[in-house]
Amino acid sequence: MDIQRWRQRLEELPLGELYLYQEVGSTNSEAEKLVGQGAPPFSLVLADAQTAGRGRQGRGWITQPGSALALSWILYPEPGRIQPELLGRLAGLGAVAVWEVLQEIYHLSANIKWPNDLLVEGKKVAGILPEVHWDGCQLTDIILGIGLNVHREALPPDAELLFPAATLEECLGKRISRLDLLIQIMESLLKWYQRLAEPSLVNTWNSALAYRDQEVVLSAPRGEIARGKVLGVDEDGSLSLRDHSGLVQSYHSGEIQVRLVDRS
Ligand code: BT5
Repeated sequence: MDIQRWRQRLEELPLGELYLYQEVGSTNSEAEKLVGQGAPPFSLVLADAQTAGRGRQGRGWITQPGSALALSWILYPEPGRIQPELLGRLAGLGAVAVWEVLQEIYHLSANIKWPNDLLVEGKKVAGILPEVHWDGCQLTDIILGIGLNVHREALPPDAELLFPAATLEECLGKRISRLDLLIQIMESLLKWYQRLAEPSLVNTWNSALAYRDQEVVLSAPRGEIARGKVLGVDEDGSLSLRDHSGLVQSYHSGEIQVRLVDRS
């Protein structure tokens, strides 16, 4: 990654400070440190490679050098946008912003696997990790982490995966510029951030939702917690399911995994 060139392009966007690295442990962890040092709102932490990239629930995220995007966007409380009632929408903000770029600019047929995965052809190309920090009951900041597999070399070894993965290069059949893609994603994030409180965010999330009307299993680390037909995402970002007895229930993301019921 040519840090100077990337910085020049990013400086054209209304972001806070730009923190660009060749390699870090995790951009989310780095962002957390930078928040402690007073990083301004909308600052971007970006790394060419991560040695300890993080997923949810202590899982890892692999970012191979020169082939992927790994970024963390720093947000602070703002009435009408970043406020406690809207926190359930943050994974949707990241997912919808990336989804729209994949659909509209790259004409890829993508889906959002609730709460935080982007799928193309049923394989995971990106993951979102929103981390919310509190001081007692006061919301202090949010770090919105996004990892995206761009070039073929970004593909992690099968043994590291719980779910099939893919890269944009494989899905598109050609190589694209990571820097152009980054700029497009940041523009999309800035746009959808403005709409965080609006119905359009959840509507778009729903229109992109994977497994709609299909039977899924929700599981947490302690095992299966529900199974039913996917009805959609609610206003607060939770997933609504109808079980076999007709009961409709909503589930907050937390530690939940969604899996399609195998009918074969
Ligand atoms: C996620 O977690 O999907 C959220 C990933 C967020 C990564 C970004 S990169 C920038 C920022 N800084 C960080 O440290 N993290 C964020 P989860 O749903 O828990 O999925 C994790 C699982 O995805 C792993 O257990 C693997 O099975 C799989 N995985 C790991 N690396 C992958 C990759 N590059 N592509 C596809 N799947 C991957």
